[in-house]
This record gives sequence, structure tokens and C-alpha cells, in this order.
Amino acid sequence: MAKSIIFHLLFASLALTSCSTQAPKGTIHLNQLGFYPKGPKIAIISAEGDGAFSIFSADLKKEVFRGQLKGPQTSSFSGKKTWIADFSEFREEGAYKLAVSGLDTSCAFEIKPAVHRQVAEAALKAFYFQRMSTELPEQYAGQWSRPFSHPDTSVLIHPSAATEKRPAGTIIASPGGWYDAGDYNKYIVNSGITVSTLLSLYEDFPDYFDHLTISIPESGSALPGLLDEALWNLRWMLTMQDPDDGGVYHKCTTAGFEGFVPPQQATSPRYVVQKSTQASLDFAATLAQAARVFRKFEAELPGFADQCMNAAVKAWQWAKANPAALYDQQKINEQFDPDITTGAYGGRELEDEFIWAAVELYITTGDEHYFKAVELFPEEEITLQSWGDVRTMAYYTLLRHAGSLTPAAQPALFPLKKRFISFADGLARNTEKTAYLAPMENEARNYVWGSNGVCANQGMAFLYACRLTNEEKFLDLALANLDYLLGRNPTGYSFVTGYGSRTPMHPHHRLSETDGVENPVPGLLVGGPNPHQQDKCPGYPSQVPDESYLDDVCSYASNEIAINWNAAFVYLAFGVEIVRNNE
Ligand code: G3I
Ligand code: 9MR
Repeated sequence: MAKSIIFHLLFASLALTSCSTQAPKGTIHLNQLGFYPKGPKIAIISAEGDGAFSIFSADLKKEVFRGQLKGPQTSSFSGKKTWIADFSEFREEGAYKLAVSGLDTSCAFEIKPAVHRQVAEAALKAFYFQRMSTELPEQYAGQWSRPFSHPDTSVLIHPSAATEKRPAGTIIASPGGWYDAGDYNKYIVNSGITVSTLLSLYEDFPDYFDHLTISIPESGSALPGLLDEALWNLRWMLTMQDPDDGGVYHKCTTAGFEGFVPPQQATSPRYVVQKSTQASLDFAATLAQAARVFRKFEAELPGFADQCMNAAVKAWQWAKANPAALYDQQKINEQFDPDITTGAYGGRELEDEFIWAAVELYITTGDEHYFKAVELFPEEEITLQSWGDVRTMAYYTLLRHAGSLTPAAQPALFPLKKRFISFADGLARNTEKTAYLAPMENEARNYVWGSNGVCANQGMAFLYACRLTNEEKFLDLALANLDYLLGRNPTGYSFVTGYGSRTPMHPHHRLSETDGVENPVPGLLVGGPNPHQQDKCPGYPSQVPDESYLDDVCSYASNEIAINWNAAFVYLAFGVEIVRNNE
């Protein structure tokens, strides 16, 4: 009894300490949005407490749960110790703070159903904010409204892309689409995996998205909001195909990056650059998938599915005839002017792109010759999807359509499932030994440029593993990745702009930086910790892989945003939300 009173008094003093919104040395790391009532609830404490922790009502007046810290765990990157506060068994809905004697209390978080719905919707809405060749009126964009920018109706054929029918300097129209990232360019390779991730989300959960409206100008149309948004970029992608031969331009870009000026003032000449095998295959895969998805909406978009299909087939044929048209920016610049110095998104090895395109074409058409055109398992290991490695996108599609495979593909299913589960197990191996109980922390090599995208893509893989096996552990792993991105990580940031108590305020994002609005455009996932620090910005707090993050506009290697990372986050957040709320 006496002990409990002392304990209570200790915690009472905490009422005066603030949550660590601004303090860089916040020591309680948790999903800053909160938890599902029946789900796991973990916070990580990066300083030694007195062995106990408490959950208080958000006004700190009432202690509602008390537990013992477990640990310590040791970070294999920094050697630092952490302790685990597990309050999974506390299930009462409400707003709370977590307290450990002697430390700042956490900021308030919630326990409630659909706890990630808002952030998932915001991350989807972020694609609207990335739209180009359009005005963003206040009705949809609020304080981030902006005038029409980047018409892209007078785009030049760069000498690297010149043909007899379209010599250098020919003007074509390539309007629409999303800004790739913090820059003002559009890249087919990155667009492909991005749109495909969103279309996969639709294919995996059609009922949910048939009923989800988002606040965009098309809302009220007969299409689901998710597909209206995807359409915005698909229509642009179609303009990137050379109508004469089916090859696809690698990107639509200025010669160099524009400065940090508002989009309507960024008026440097724009080019489409060299047709590449990689862009053509990513295009073929994405458009073949789009043909499948939009077939259902023939009445609303007459002819669109056929248009996508024809474009996909032509791009595939071009790639088969030009299997080694690599995008090598240095080589291009040795031969042609002006030099192109924007994002490269180049790949040297295209086996995975061939597999992905072949599988999407096969699933949409049922034509086995596509399937037979590639070797499905060029190596034993399955690798995580990224813009440069799209093989697993093919596997997701095969798994999703497992019930309708023709005889040529059926034998692949068993080995695919087996390999996929062992891949997902591999991603999670040793998670319980990590300092943040996060699969990301298993390997230093996860910490590349866009490590948060790696984390979100891993989460997507866990959701597929969950679907395949029905094992709860995979759902918990997906949630662990979401927890990581929303605050349960050593930096103390929730990495999605505007969502969480401590979020990036200075992303490398020209739209946010030049709009005169204090808060960045919401719903954007920043790249995340990256010890390679390619931007060489001063002020990184650390070189340790999972701590090397800088919330400064200078830091494009850790604090840029990008559509591919956002799409993976949208998949993860909605996926967890849908599966958890169906329990
Ligand atoms: O794969 C290697 C790995 O083997 C090696 O250990 C590791 C350490 O250096 O590097 C890995 O490669 C990295 C690659 O991304 C794959 O993740 C490269 O170093 C790194 O430079 C490369 O970064 C890319 C970056 O552009 C620079 O080209 C990012 O993935 C990519 O997301 C980013 O994309 C940019 C666009 O070019 C332009 N628009 C903005 C966009 C986002 O920053
Ligand atoms: O703003 C550019 C960003 O989108 C790219 O990811 C990054 C790497 O390619 O480059 C940024 O642009 C910088 C350029 O590379 C070097 N000079 C400064 C530019 C703006 O910070």
C-alpha cells in the first residue's frame, strides 16, 4: 500500500513535465498516433527508468495502467540500451500519456479503432498535392492551394530521344502526372511502381476502396477516389510513349534541377529524354495492370482499358526488340546537349523488369506466351520491391490472382508461396533482439536513401505474408513497421508530415518550401535515416544508420519526400487498418 502511494507521488510530479514535442532528446518512443484496442502496444524507452512505467489519462489526472519495463535491449548500430514498455493488455479506448519516473512523459496518444485511418487518407491525399498541370483550389487544398503550374504542353524531344519522325527539338505534349518528389520532374520508372502499388491496393481490397471517397475535384465521379487519383498519373504516363514504335521515354524533365522557386515560376525548358528498356517495361507492367483494373469501369471510361492494354503490349514489344537500351546519364551527356543532371532512376540489370511486365501482361490477357517468355525464379532468394527491383511486384500479382492461373503458371505457385514466406520470415528474423523491436533494425543495409520507403515496403510484404498464412505474427510485424514510421524509432520523429506530435517541418520539397505556409504539405513520408549522407548537409546528429536523419530542407538524402515511398506507406497504413478493423 505504502509503496503504491510513493509510486503515485513520483508520477504526480510528472504532470509538470511537458511531452517531448520539440526536445531532441525525447526518450519515450512510440507510435505518436496510437494503438488499436485489441492490438499490440509497445513503447521503447531509451533511458533507464526505475523499472516501472504507467499509462495516465491524457490530463495526467488518472493512472490507468502500470507495468514493468523489460530489457535492456542493445542496438547493434549504436550500442545504446533500450527498455520495452508493453501495455498490450490495456484495451480501454481513450487518450493517454505514458510516464516513466524521472523522464519526460510522452505526448498524448490514442487507443481507438481505426487509429490509422486519418493518416492513411492523408497519405493518399498527398498525391493530389503532388499533381502538376493544374490549379489546386482552396476547396481541396486548403492553405496549400496554389495556381496552375507546369502545363507541360510544350515539351522538347531531347537529342538522346530523337527519331526520324520526332527529331530533336520537336514539341510534344506531356501534361499531368505527379511531381516525383521534392523536385519538379516526372520519371516513368518511379511512376510505374508508384501507380502499381496503388492499383495493387485497390485489387487487394476492392470493397473498401469502392466506398472510400477522398476530397479531390473528381469526388462524386463514378470511380473510387483511389482510382481517380491513379488515373491522374496514368494519363500522363500514356503521353510518354512514342506513338511510332511503342518505346517509352525515360523521363520528362528540366536539364538540371530547378531552384527552390514556386512551381509556377519554374519555367525552364522541359524535355523527354531517351527511350529506355527499363521505362518501357515498367510502363508495360503498370499499364497492363491498369487495363485489368479499369476494365470494370468500361461504362465510366469507355475505351480506356483497351487503350492501356494496347499501350502495354506495344511497350513490351519495343522492350523485346531493344532489350539493352539502358539509361546511362553519363553516356548521354558525353554525346548530347544539353546535359541532363536530374534523377537517373537507371538500372543495369533488367531481368526483374522483364519478369514484372511479363507477369502483368499474362495475368491481364491470360496469354501464356508472356509467362513463358521469362524465368520466374532467376535466383532462389526473393528481394524486397523498390523502384530498381520490381521482381516482387510480379510475385504479388501472381499471389493475388492465384485462383485464376492457367496450367503454365500453376506449378509456380507452390514454390512461390514457400519462397515468399521464407523471405518474410527472413525480414523479421531477430526482430525481438533489436532495440526498437523493429524489423528494420535487423540490417544496416536497410538504411539507404529512402529507408522509410524500405520500411513501408517491408510492411507491405508482411501483409502479403499474413494473407498467405493467416498468421497473426505477420500482421503484428506490419504494424511494427507502421509503429516505427510513426515514432517508435530512435530519432523520435513520426516521419509523416502533419501526423504525430513531432513531425518533419522542413522536408526537401520545393512545393512546401516555397508556398509561404509554415506547415509542410501534410501526409508526406520523408526518406528517413540514411548514414550515407550524400547531400553532405551540416548538422546531421549522428552517423549511426538509424539515427542519421536531419529535418532540414538541405537534406535531400534523408528528408526529401517521394511518390514511391508514399505509395508504399499508403499501402501499409490502409492494409493494416483494413485487416485490423476486420478482426
Ligand atoms: O544498392 C546500393 C547498395 O548496394 C549500397 O550498399 C548502398 C550504399 O551506398 O547504396 C545502394 O544504392 C543506393 C540506391 O539509391 C538504392 O537505394 C544509392 O547509393 C543511392 O544513391 C540511390 O539513391 C537514389 C537517389 O535518387 C539518387 O539517385 C534513391 O534510391 C532514389 O529514391 C532517389 O530518387 C530521387 C530522384 O533521383 C529525383 N527526384 C527525387 C527522388 C527522391 O530523392
Ligand atoms: O532537389 C534535388 C532532389 O530532388 C534530388 O533528390 C537530389 C539528388 O539528385 O538533388 C537535389 O538537387 C540538388 C542538386 O543535386 C545539387 N545542387 C543542389 C540541389 C538542391 O538542393
